[in-house]
Amino acid sequence: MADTAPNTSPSPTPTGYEADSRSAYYARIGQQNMAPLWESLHALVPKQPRPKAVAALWKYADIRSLVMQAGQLISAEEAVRRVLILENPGLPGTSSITSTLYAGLQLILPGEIAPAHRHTQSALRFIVEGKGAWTSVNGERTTMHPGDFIITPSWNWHDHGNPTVAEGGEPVVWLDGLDIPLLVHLDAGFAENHSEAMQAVVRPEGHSWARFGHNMMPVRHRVSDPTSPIFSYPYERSREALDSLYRFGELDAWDGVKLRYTNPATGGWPMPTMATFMQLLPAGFQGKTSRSTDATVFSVVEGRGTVRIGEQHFDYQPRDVFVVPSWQPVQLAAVSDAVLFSYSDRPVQAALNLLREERS
Ligand code: 1HN
Repeated sequence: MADTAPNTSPSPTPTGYEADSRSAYYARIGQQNMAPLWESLHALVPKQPRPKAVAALWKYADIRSLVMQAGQLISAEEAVRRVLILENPGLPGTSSITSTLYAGLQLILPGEIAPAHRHTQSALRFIVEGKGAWTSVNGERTTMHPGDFIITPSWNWHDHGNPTVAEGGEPVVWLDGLDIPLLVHLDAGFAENHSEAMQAVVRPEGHSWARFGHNMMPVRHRVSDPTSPIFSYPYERSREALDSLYRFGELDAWDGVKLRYTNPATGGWPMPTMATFMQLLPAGFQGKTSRSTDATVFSVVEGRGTVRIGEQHFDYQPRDVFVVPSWQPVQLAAVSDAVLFSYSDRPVQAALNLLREERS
């Protein structure tokens, strides 16, 4: 904006400033790349979080056919990753589901390969539909089943594939969760493509599970980074744990039976930027209200129920995805036995001593 106010004095006196209207003054300081804090102080330092992200639910029954249509429009090879981004309606144009997290539904058809690459963004996969596709991470393959939670840590080579129809392949859909928006804020994104579509597999499938999946680990293992040495957490095991705990009478009035996924070598989170959870809400469960500063994305595995987020109520069914923004009161209920997977930026908030939770 042009400053049209005459500037005849080389060093304006205080009287000169007073003669300016505020808006002319703002224009004048704007030319020096300055701005008045007093106009934005309240927005910059809110009394409590005021997320732009809003509560939203994607009904799988409404979007499944659109995900499958993508399979006819573009190959996995051409797309590199054939994904429909789940974008928060409050964050248009940002490819974000919360201010720090990304979510998308990825489709891989029989016989396809999503080529090997790596990036500093951490990724998680939560298998929504179909089985038998594989992902390779850092030299080891794992086969996908619905409800499995798979990690692709920062800067690890990863490629995905699916057996042909003749080999028994079927379409597989999973939820991708990445810390993309967080890395955008940090300007810390790097990426590169592998020279081969598929990285070399250097260990047999199940190797990392054998080493770290049994409450044991190799005797001379040294923890060198915060990332979990397990990269696939099978649903069967998570489900069994929730079921046993429920039978043993562990039911939290807010969360039902809720477990967090861990790095077995440290007890910490599987990856440094994203926390993951799985919870069981028995039929008839009516949760109390809680809120936390870590906005959370949920993927429904089993069962039906309702979630209240602020003033909004949503019905959920298997394979639906919903998002709870930061500090919004949330209340979960289940009509039939429900299992929910979820992820958030909790490790980041906890590390920075920013995490707040309230239960009422
Ligand atoms: C990515 O590498 C995958 O490997 C999925 O499956 C989604 C979104 C943005 C950037 C990288 C994958 C992604 C992605």
